[in-house]
Amino acid sequence: MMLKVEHIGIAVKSLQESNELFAKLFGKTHYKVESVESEGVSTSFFQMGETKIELLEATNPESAIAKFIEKKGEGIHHIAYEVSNIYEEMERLKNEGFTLLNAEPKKGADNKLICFLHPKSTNGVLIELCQEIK
Ligand code: CMX
Repeated sequence: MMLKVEHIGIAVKSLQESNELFAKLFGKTHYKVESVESEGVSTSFFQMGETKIELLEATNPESAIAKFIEKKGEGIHHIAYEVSNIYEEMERLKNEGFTLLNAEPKKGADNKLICFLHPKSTNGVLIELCQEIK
């Protein structure tokens, strides 16, 4: 079951500059910075009520974030939904005809198991499923 929008991911060129920009915008600072080597990203998180804003900077030119910025520029990169059981939700969405970008959940930032859906199967929006690792 999908529970809520867990976070919105925003691709940025400079995490440091965007941390300052968003801190001014929100009137508070990020609560963590975390690198996810396997995804080629450095991230920071701002808590906004029940939802978070994740800023993502590429750490190598092959990173999905580097390619995204090269093609589209900085901006909203993905919407992440918290799910109660990521294995069940992946199975359900696969059976509904959505294209899963990974066959098994993988470890993402902020202590989460994650899975992405291809934007071509979701009206051009990159969707992430995430479930907290307990
Ligand atoms: N949102 C919407 N559309 C996107 C997109 C995004 N974030 N990223 C790429 N696209 C579009 C491309 O522009 C392209 O569109 P057109 O065919 O109209 O030109 C289309 O998707 C497919 O592009 P592609 O060439 O097949 O694939 P890419 O190499 O651009 O990769 C994607 C796209 C989504 C498959 C890849 O970025 C991916 O696997 N993403 C999941 C992993 C990820 O994003 N990791 C970084 C975040 C990690 C984290 O949150 O911790």
